[in-house]
Amino acid sequence: MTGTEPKKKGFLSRWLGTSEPAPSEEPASTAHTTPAPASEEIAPAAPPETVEPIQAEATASPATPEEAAELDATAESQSAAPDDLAPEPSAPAPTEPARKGWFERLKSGLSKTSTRLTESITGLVTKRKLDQDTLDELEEVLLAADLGIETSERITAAIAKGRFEKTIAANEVREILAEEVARVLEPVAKPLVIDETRKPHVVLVLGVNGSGKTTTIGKLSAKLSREGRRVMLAAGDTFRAAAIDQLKVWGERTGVPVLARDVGSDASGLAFDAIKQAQEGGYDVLLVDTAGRLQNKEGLMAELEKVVRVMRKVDATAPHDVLLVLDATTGQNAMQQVEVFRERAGVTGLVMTKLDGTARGGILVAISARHGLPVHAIGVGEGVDDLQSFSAKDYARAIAEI
Ligand SMILES: Nc1nc2c(ncn2[C@@H]2O[C@H](COP(=O)(O)OP(=O)(O)O)[C@@H](O)[C@H]2O)c(=O)[nH]1
Ligand SMILES: [Mg+2]
Repeated sequence: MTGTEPKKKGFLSRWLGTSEPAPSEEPASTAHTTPAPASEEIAPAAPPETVEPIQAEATASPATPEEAAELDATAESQSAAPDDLAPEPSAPAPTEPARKGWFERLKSGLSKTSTRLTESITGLVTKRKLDQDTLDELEEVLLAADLGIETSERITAAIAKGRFEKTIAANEVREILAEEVARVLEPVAKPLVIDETRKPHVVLVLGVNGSGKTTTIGKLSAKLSREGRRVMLAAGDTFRAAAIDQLKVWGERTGVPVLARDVGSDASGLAFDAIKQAQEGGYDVLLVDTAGRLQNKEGLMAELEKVVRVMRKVDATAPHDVLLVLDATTGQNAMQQVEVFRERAGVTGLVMTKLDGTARGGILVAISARHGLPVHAIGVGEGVDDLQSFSAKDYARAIAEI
């Protein structure tokens, strides 16, 4: 473990990017789709109380403090969050206490993964020659850290190269581990690029329940608004009242309007209206929340396809990004989530959350090796500023404790 780390490149500058072409998929066939939402569902304007106008943070409406409090009680159950999640409508929104540098936070977040890994490595190579047994055991250690078979084999092959039957120091093994992990992650570390010619650039956010979708949208909303973009949110998780309120709270906190409907409303109709309203209002970005769904629930996956089809009736190129939010603590199951969501909903990029304190951080490496999908950002906490752009090198160094 080294003492001081160089300061990381600014997050905002990493997030800012140039335009990139939108996916050129042809609009899905409408043959078996539900017709475009009937006109009564597509009210030209949402009920006034559901669209929070852009407002100064200090004047955020204290509409539902009790609900917000209840909501936050659930939302903060996992780790002691700083007060930036507290529902204080009259308090200035996201104030961030001085925090540890991002690398330090990533490193401590991944320490459960890295400690187990590095301790096992040290135990294995100390006072031993690098023979086949040692290599096999090393591979097992890497597999146990969720790094995946492809990467684990690559790492052991790299370790063995020129060192067979020789002694090797644990820190040498860690260096190779970091190098190989970085090699896998380098091509996928890509910022989310907002296409400025699109008004709006539509980002559909997917994932299983509790993976961190709504929180990630809140964090993204803060970042993008801070960059000077006009952002709108759509509360597409119409299954639960708490989910709708949670997004509204994020909207208030980040000074961004939220299009919401009653519980049980049709999510695709809402998405349709949201794009329309964002177009009419000249918004730059529309972030669309969705209900959490298990990848093995056929009906829910079909509903997701419908959301995409209906969106394309308003804008044939939408959604411009389909973000899959993965909870790092779910380990191997995250791999399966990627497979199914990718096939059913055309995932274009990943965000991995809860990297603050997981023993399963290796899974991001396995997923990247298998899928090569862009990793746009990682979540390292529940607060508004706890979304970090993804750096392959940092991640690799954190895992290898370098
Ligand atoms: N520790 C930690 N908690 C997170 C992170 N992202 C989200 N959460 C928490 O995970 C829980 C579920 O998040 P939520 O956004 O509601 O998930 P959703 O069901 O996918 O919308 C909430 O308690 C969040 O505060 C993260 O990066 N780190
Ligand atoms: Mg949610």
